[in-house]
Amino acid sequence: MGAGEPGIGLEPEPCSGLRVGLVCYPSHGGSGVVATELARELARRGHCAHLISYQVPFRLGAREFRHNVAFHQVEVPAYPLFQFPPYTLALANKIVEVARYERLDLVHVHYAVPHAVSGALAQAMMIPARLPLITTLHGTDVTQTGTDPAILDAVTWSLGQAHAVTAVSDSLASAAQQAFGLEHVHRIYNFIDPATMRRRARPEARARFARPEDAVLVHASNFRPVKNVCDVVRIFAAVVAERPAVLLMCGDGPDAGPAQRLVHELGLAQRVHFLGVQDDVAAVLSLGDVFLLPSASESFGLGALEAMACEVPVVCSTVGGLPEVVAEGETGFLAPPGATAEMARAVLAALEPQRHRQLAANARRRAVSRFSASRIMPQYEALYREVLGASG
Ligand code: GMT
Repeated sequence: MGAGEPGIGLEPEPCSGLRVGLVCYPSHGGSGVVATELARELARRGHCAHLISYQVPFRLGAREFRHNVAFHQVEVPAYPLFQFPPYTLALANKIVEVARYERLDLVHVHYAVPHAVSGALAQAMMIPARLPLITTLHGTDVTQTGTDPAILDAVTWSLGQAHAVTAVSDSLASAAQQAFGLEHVHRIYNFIDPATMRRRARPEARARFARPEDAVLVHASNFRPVKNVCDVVRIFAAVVAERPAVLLMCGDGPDAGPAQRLVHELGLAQRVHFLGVQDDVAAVLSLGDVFLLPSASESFGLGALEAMACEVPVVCSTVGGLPEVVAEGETGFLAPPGATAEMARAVLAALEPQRHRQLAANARRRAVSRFSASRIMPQYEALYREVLGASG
């Protein structure tokens, strides 16, 4: 079954399952990570995943290219007249090209802006062939970008063209229903692969950053303003005033500079290590004792889930989907955004040895039991088959 003309694409191995196009951002944001992990898990389950973006998603390793995971690069025309490259059009064009020649059964776009519009345009371009479309909302495409009055009508229209819309938490699903007037938004949580997202003993690596008596606090994000990265530094300053500790800052983005300036102002440069962007996030999390995520808004908090999977208790904000991921007092502690003193107290409580052992074990157990690929993937596969059945 497939859309358009007979496929001429080169498939490394016969595809026994569905042929799924996955559109995402390749950058170090959570939505691109989710789309890439979804491609990997679909391939493991006998489907053929075709990732479509302007560059190879950073979490996609070369090995997947051989096992039913292909990457298709969007080429955007340049012209002196164009102040803004026509990416939405070029992406729609690429989706149609891949749908026709790889005989896609459906397209699943991640992050509504502008992917939902490109998907809807591609769907219309394929007529009379059918190209079922699923859109997954990830966070700021609901709370910030997608609801900007400058594009709200276009995004709302495109979501109405999708055969199904999903969101990564109950909190985001209800926010999306309200923001876009959608009748139904499926909630399908983000997930981890427990086999790769797990704590690895790395004493020699930890010794490079921390003395034996130091607690290791970790933050990982795209360092955008919504992450409140300077609050991570403030929480650390309050903790290190009470006990020996170091802070690992993993990632990069617009607020890395302000955070580094604050570290120097507070005289903490010897205790805070900015690691930049790291592809092997489990290797960094495996050094940590507590993960900090004091965001102003967070639809899910994939970093918090990855930390939990690596046996790292989480201290985070009581916002968005984080209370659905982090269980208060069981796998970490939550406090209102900005409450850095309260969060610092929570970190100190979580570091008490017996309490820490309990929180760490609970964190791994919750991550695996509720958010592992084996539990979440069947939900995506069921939705695909439901959409394919409905689209006739
Ligand atoms: O919304 C963003 O900041 C972009 C997006 C991304 O691509 O990084 O992050 C969102 O999607 C992640 C994956 O579903 C979620 O884990 C993040 O919580 C969410 N970010 C926000 O809601 C701020």
